[in-house]
Order: sequence, then structure tokens, then C-alpha cells
Amino acid sequence: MTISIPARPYPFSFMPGRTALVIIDMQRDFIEKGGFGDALGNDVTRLAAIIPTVADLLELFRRKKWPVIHTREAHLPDLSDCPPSKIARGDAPLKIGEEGAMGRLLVRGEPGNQIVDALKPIMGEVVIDKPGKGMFWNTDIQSILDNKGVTHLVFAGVTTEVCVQTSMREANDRGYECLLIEDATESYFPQFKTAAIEMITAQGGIVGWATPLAELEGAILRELAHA
Ligand code: C5J
Repeated sequence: MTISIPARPYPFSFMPGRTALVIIDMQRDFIEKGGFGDALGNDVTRLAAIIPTVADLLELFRRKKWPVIHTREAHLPDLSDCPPSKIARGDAPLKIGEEGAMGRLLVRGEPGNQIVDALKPIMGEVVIDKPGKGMFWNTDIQSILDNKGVTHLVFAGVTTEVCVQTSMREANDRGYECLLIEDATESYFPQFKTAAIEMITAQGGIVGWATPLAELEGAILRELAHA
């Protein structure tokens, strides 16, 4: 069975058994005050605003029993997987690995590194700790997707133009068909979100497709009606 969804730049078709949801970095480090995003001077409330939409998307995949993958941008406590250039970059008052209000910034196991309560992974869902912006670099996600027979990925999370776009580009280069749920992703910079979605969908979907959650929900309801 194939489901077709109205999307930019043209309808996105996927087979339910071969499609996984990927929720990128919905961790406290980026979404709550006192985390990494806040230390960089960003308004984190912009990102917190998409939590209900991401929760609805997650619930949809859970109800259908389709695979769910959560990622976290996370480094080992000794920072051996963090390039010195990444630590040194910028003039934030707190750097990666330093102690903030929610523990050490972007370090595995720290309170700030956990996914926000409303989107907490449940048993059976995959959680990938990724040291880079993209989800393939230095992770075992490729073998996880291979084992599940996944060919299509539905993306959500933060931030649109950094970890979401990088992960989509990595996935696209590896042959996955990628759909971004545009109201389930956000940036600290609205113009970057708009531009990232334009870049992804331009030139016939050079990186992938984008659509609002309502279109995915509507397509699944229509499919059920015909089943
Ligand atoms: C950033 C991310 N923005 N998850 N990380 O540093 O997009």
C-alpha cells in the first residue's frame, strides 16, 4: 500500500512499512532556558512553541506502530568526540562541556541533554546520540535503518537549518526519500526556517519534500476510509 500526501514541490508517496519518523534534537539544551541554545543568546520560546505539533506527529506514528527515532546532539563526558573547533566557536558565556543551569552543556546523561518531557521516548523507540549536526556522522543509524528496511523518512525537530537540514541532506545523499513536516520544525531565526524549506524543496525537491502535519493526517484518514 502506498500513501500519497500533498506536499511541496509535488506529492510525497510512501509505503507505511518502510517509513520512519525522525525527531531531531528536541532536547532541553535547545528548548529550555539555561541550555546551550540560550547560552548562545537565542530566544528559546520559539522552539518550545512546536512541542504540541511534534507531540501530535509522534502520537500519529505511535498509533500506527510505525518506527520512531529520536536524536540528541550529545557528546561523551570527556568530549573526545567533540572537535576543539566546535568548543572554541563563538563568544558564548558558556561553552560545550561547561556547567550550566541544567548540567554540562550538550553532554550525554546531563539533565539538559534529555528530550523534553512531552516527547519522551518510550520503549521500542530508537534514541541516537549524535556528536555532529547530521544524524549519520559517527552514529550507527545507517545499520538501524537497514535492519528495519526503512527507505522513507519523515523529519521533525530543531533547528530547521542546522541539525534538521544537515540530517536530511545526509539522508538524501544515502538514497532516502525525505519529508519535512514544516510546522513540526523550528529555528531561532524565522527567516532561516523559511529559507531552509525553500532550499530543501527547490529544483524538484533537490533534498526532499515539505508539508504541514494536517496534510499527513488527512492522507492517512483518507487511506483508512478506502481500506
Ligand atoms: C544546533 C541543532 N543548532 N540541533 N543544533 O546547534 O540544530
